[in-house]
Amino acid sequence: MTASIVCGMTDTLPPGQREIRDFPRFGLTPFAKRFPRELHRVSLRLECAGVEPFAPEAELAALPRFEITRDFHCVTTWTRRGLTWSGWRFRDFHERLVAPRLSGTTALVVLRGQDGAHSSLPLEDLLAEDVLLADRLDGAPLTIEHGAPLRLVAPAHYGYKSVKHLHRIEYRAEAESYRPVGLRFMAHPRARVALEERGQWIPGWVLRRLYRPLIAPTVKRFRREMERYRAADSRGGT
Ligand SMILES: Nc1nc2c(c(=O)[nH]1)N[C@H]1C(S)=C(S)[C@@H](COP(=O)(O)O)O[C@H]1N2
Ligand SMILES: [Mo]
Repeated sequence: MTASIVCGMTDTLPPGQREIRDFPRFGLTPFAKRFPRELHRVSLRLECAGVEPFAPEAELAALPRFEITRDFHCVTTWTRRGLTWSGWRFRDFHERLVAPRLSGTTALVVLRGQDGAHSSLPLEDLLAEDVLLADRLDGAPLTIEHGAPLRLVAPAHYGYKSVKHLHRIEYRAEAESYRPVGLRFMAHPRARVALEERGQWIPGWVLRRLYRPLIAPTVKRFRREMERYRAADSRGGT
């Protein structure tokens, strides 16, 4: 299944995307040298207005598991095809664990990683059937590179929405209260790949050209910091 998707050259990619063969550790450069503290145990805190913050790990683990195979699209234009993720549907998490406790409306859900990275999506987008809280990739537990111990996977949206090392989820009543990472133009509230919503105000086809030259140096930077981290780790600390 995975192999046939990777080899399926007749499948067209979304606008402005190009296939790459490997799957690099990637992100905004400030996060290249930040690593999660908790790698093996899912630790999640849920915050909603009017609800006592709670840790839903045990309840999450009891939800039905789900698997998807999807292409992964970074806003800088690389696409890695046919990744198989498994975990729990955000929709099940929401409907079974959050909705019964929730009062009032939700304008926005903020997702935060242990490295300080964060993103937001409208709740409706997170309820799509292929949005997962994933703890496995291609049949193995998530590696540090790809978001251990838990990450969001929202394949219809650019990669910056799929927060790695997820440890906090906030339901917010007002969208204005959220300040995205990076520069304002870089963060589209929805970032749908099919509509090329790469950022705000600047058209997607312009951002393609700005971003594409950043891929190679970013991949290198993230790889170098990963090697440093592993070297320090094998010496027993930093
Ligand atoms: N916590 C965290 N999540 C993150 C990032 C990050 O730097 N830190 N980078 C984002 C970006 S821009 C992309 S393209 C994907 C890359 O996922 P990967 O590193 O598994 O390839 O993760 C996204 N989620
Ligand atoms: Mo990205």
